[in-house]
Amino acid sequence: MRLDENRDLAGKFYTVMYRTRRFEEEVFEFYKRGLMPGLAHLYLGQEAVAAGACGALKDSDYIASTHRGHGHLVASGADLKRMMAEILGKGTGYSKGKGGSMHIMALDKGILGANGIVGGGIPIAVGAAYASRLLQNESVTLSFFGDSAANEGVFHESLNMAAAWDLPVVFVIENNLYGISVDIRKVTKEPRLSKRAEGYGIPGSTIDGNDVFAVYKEVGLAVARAREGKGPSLVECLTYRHQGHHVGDPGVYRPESEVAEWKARDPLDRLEKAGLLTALKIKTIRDSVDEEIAAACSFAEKSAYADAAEAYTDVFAD
Ligand SMILES: Cc1ncc(C[n+]2csc(CCOP(=O)(O)OP(=O)(O)O)c2C)c(N)n1
Ligand SMILES: [Mg+2]
Repeated sequence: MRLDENRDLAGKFYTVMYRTRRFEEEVFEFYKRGLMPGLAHLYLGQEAVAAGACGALKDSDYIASTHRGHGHLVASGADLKRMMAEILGKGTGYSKGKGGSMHIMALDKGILGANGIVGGGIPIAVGAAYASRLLQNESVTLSFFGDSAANEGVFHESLNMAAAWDLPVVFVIENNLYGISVDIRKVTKEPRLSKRAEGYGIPGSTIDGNDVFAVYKEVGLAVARAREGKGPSLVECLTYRHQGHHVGDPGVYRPESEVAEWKARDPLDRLEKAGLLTALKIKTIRDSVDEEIAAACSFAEKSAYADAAEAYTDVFAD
């Protein structure tokens, strides 16, 4: 890749990662001010995974997200105003405030939804990929999930079916080493989760998930493979969340030295130091994103809650 192409991409990736970071920081602020109902699982620290992986997709592709899903939406270009309004439970949100942080979705961007059920997005992604096969369209589905979700039975069933039928889906594990307070290394004998791919006869790889270019490249190869009809792949991205499991969790179970070590590998800092962006370019991006985020926050805060008469619309439950 030529240097100017790299610079171009670096600018795009930095914009997406900084937008995600600022978005999440403001969600945290809303929580602390008592303006956000429930909890949110912040994506701070993991920005390079969503930016690189979603950067490898086309507009016609799909994404099945997780409980830690804001970054996937931001990286897919979802409307920040509608996202923030959804998180505050407002009527102007993507789901009129009925989904909130953990069920946020943006169908206009191919986001099939976040999911409060750990591992719940994996079979949804396989279903979407099967639909693409039946419809004979060229869409690929990206399935994001965490290290702990990879220990759910549904992970194995889904990978088996997707592999057997060569479905156009890419499984992306965001291995941030923890499932709530449980260290994945204490509940898994083989720490290299991508090795599981071999058992299903599909390619598996482990990459530095805090290097946005590495994620873009590896997921890009897997997406191209899926689009060519060659079936699924498993990409394990090593990353780390800066905060606790959710906004109310101080995360004290993690050794301070480990947190410091990972913060030193911050994906935004690393891109800033890669020498591809000038200080002026970084400032210009930051200024413009700061304005977007301020507008999204003000829109969300000023928006009204949905009318009570709306309570039973768009709700599917028996
Ligand atoms: C089926 C199911 N089991 C347990 C939970 C409780 N739970 C919520 S998040 C979580 C940990 C998920 O860890 P991981 O998959 O690594 O994702 P991360 O939070 O690290 O992004 C658990 C156990 C749940 N929501 N759903
Ligand atoms: Mg995890």
